[in-house]
Amino acid sequence: MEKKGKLIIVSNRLPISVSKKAGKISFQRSIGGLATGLASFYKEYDSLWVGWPGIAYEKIREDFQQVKKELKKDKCVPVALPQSLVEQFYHGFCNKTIWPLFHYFPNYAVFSDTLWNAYKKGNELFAEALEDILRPGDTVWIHDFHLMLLPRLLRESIEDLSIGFFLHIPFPSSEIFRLMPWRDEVLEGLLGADLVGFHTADYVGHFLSSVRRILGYENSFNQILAENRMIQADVFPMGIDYKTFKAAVGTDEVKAEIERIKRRVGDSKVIISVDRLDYTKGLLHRLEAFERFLDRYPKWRGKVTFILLVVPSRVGVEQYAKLKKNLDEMVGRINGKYDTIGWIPIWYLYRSVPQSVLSALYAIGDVALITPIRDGMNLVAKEYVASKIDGNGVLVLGELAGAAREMGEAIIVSPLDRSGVADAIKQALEMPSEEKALRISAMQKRLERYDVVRWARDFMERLTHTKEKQAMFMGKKLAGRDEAALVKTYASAHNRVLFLDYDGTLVGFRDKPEKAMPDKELLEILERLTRQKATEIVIVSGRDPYTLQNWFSSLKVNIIAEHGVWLKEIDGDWEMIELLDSEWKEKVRPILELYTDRTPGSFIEEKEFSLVWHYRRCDPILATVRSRELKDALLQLIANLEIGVLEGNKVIEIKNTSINKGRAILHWLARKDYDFMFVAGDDWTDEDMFEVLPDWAYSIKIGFGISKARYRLDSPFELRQILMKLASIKGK
Ligand code: GDG
Repeated sequence: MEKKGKLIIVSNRLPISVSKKAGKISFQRSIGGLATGLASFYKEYDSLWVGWPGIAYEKIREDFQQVKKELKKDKCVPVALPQSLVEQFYHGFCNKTIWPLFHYFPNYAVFSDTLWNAYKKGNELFAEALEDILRPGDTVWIHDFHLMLLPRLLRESIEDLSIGFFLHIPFPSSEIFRLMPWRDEVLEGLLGADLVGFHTADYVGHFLSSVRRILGYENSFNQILAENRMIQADVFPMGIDYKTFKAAVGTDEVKAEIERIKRRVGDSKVIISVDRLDYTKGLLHRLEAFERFLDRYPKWRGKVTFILLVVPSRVGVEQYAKLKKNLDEMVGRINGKYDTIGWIPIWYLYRSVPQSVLSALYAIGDVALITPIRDGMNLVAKEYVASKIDGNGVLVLGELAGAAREMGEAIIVSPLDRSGVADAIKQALEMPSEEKALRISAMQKRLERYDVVRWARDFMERLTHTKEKQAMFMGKKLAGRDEAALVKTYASAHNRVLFLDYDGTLVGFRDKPEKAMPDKELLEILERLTRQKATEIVIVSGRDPYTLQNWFSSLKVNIIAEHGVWLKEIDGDWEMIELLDSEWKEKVRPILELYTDRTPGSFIEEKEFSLVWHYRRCDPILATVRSRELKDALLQLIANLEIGVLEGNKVIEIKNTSINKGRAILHWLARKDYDFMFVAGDDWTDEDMFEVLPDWAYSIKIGFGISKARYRLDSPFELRQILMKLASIKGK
């Protein structure tokens, strides 16, 4: 395959951890799924992994060059985090603010400016480390919640990067997310990426609605239209290294482990669960459900052992210490309540185990009981299914784990419903073999197809596709040589015409349409242009004639109003471009009134030949729903009338179909042979003008989105800069 630019993976932790004992540095490789998934790209790209090596900088200051050199052999680059940031950035904002909040535990979340500043600093340190490495044309894939500000920092410092971001934890509902005082910065940070990936469609939905509610950026087809870029959000449910888990079960090492465990549990059935110690994992509720199961179904007492593997984590944090204490007590209590000579209901392991033991546990578990209260994905559920090569196992899975979205053949439970989980345990233990095999093999097929390699590849392909899409959206910027050519052509032309849309083109948008009156600067630019004899200016707007005349009465400009209904030449009166009737209004108005009453903040604007429903100031979610309903209602009503329903920028306009800006400017162009034509507009109503122009004309889309215009400018400000240049040309 063709060699591309560099691929840089960035995650908080490097896949290699550095430690130092008695002055001696050692390196420990973690064999995570992510590393496997990405390994397949190493050949195609010149790749590097950037992250923290897991030890505070102060502890390895003298050895840092050596550490760097060693890690380089594995294509890893360490980010030096000082102890203060390890505390306040990693253990602080990441684990005490984002982690609880994003897992719907707002009461556990600490909101502190000091921690937030450390989070910013941590992200900046990553950005600095990357600035030394990255060059235009490179691809960066940033992982997880520790680095949500990094996409923007990189976007601002290095041009022409492809930036992907993947969130491994849930993205919460906007109602939860907005509790974070720094929500705007976090969203802006993420929107520095080109592609933002999540495990499930729910998380994508929550992200998009947060972006819309908090920053006001709209989206369609998971594409966010921010000020001047398109950002894609999408679903990539992370897979596992399926082949390795499947193969492990057959190895001698794992077989020996299986035998060892079997000797301990005897004939009893085995339920397993594997989690990091965390309040999101639902450990206490799970134990209570197991207790209820033993209460309700006494015949199972003595015949089932629950192997509860809990991996120590975040030791020293208050909530975790408390959870550990409660867990110890609960296990002790339940075991005390039921144990007999020769049978202990819960076999509790508080430690991490080697990979071979983990595989043996998966293989031996008749049931895997995985019931987190929230979990981004949960790979353990997938690993268990992959390890069930004999098909003899049942997965009981909590509905709030991301994995539940893909693993419909599991017994899906509500993790807090103790009775429901107790019954699910019974159902699992008593499930006929054929049913077990069917369910497991259906899940295995999917896991095999969409494994971690495919997941990573899918993400990377989507990132490339997004970059191509952006190029399409962007059009060609009117700058540099093109701009110089425009000015030159203008200067040498004898009959020039400039068709200028008003809102969003000559001025930015305001809350209320009447507030957007022309400012002094704009009037001056237009006035200077009108002094050039060879130039005609035509303002082409959707607004009503009265407002436009009021605003431009001091200038020698021509005006086309209401999208082409009315025309007023300099010093002339208003005249209709084509004859129209407007009786239809009486039928449409009551519907608009109904929707205005039902949608706070919306209002109706009445023009002579059209009615407009404005919803810019409404709650965006409600407005989206209502505007769709309104369109449906109108489309049914107008089926037999000569009118159309058109959607503009936060407006729905109903008007005669024979009117459009394109027809109006054709009418104007028929009067003379122009040798310079210039049209600027920002929305779909202006596309009608772009469409009717000859190829050589200058058509310019202001802002962002697919357009028929030849060129693009980012804002009314940029258009004014060009108009000023044209206005300063001497002579004709
Ligand atoms: C984040 C999200 C999301 C566990 N104990 C031992 C051990 N493990 C391995 C498992 C599994 C991994 O750790 C844990 O999987 P999770 O899915 O919980 O992943 P995390 O990285 O903790 O969390 C989570 C995930 O990212 C991926 O996007 O699914 O929702 O929170 O692979 O096998 N491995 C060994 N010994 C253990 O004792 N060797």
